[in-house]
Amino acid sequence: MGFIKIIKSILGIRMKKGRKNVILFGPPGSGKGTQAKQLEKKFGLIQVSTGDLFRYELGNNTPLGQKARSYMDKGQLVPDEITIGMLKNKIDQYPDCGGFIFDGFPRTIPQAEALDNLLSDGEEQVDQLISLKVDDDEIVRRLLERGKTSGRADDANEEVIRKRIEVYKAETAPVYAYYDKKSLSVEIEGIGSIEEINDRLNALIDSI
Ligand code: B4P
Repeated sequence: MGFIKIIKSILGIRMKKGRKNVILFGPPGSGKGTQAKQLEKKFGLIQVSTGDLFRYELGNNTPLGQKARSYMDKGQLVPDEITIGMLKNKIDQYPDCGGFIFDGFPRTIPQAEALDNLLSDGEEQVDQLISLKVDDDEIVRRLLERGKTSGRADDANEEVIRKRIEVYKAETAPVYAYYDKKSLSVEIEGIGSIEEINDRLNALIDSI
């Protein structure tokens, strides 16, 4: 460890590189992916969607994709060790970007701890977690609608969608409390037009 790093670690000083790191949070179908794409353009951030990364691997029938498929198709989470390794590879590709929008990650407490460790290695941190609030019936409606065209097995039937909601409540919702203890969590209404929700997000991210 270099001299400066030792001093900083003794004093507990964290130097940020001025990047914005935002977690877009919420149940499946709450609009994380939809909004992340718009925020990416507006703020020059890189969207990191673990769902999209898995679907890319799946589409190319890679060994990682084959492993992920068995979990995704049933509405379960892909195991942490697979997901965390894949996320690390992705963020390592962008050492000079303006920051990240994490969409669909972290989904468990171990993933949140891994993300914090990864960012703190680069003397960074999560700046804000923004949760989109959408009720179960609206989620089912949106995902069944998307399922008509997406070709996604996990959107195709209501039972799998309800399972995803259940997994969210049991395994993912605690991540909100984890960041709330650090005063970093905020919840906004996720029902309304895509533009309205985008305006709410823009205002929040502008203020970071
Ligand atoms: P994800 O790909 O993350 O996606 P998602 O749950 O479908 O949700 P998202 O909130 O992004 O919805 P979207 O904007 O598309 O996960 C899929 C699976 O991958 C998981 O179940 C899991 O197996 C695996 N996985 C992913 N990440 C993982 C991790 N970290 N750990 C372990 N496993 C992981 O919106 C949905 C629909 O609503 C769209 O059709 C959209 O057009 C519509 N919509 C959006 N906003 C709307 C609005 N305001 N009004 C009306 N409709 C709206």
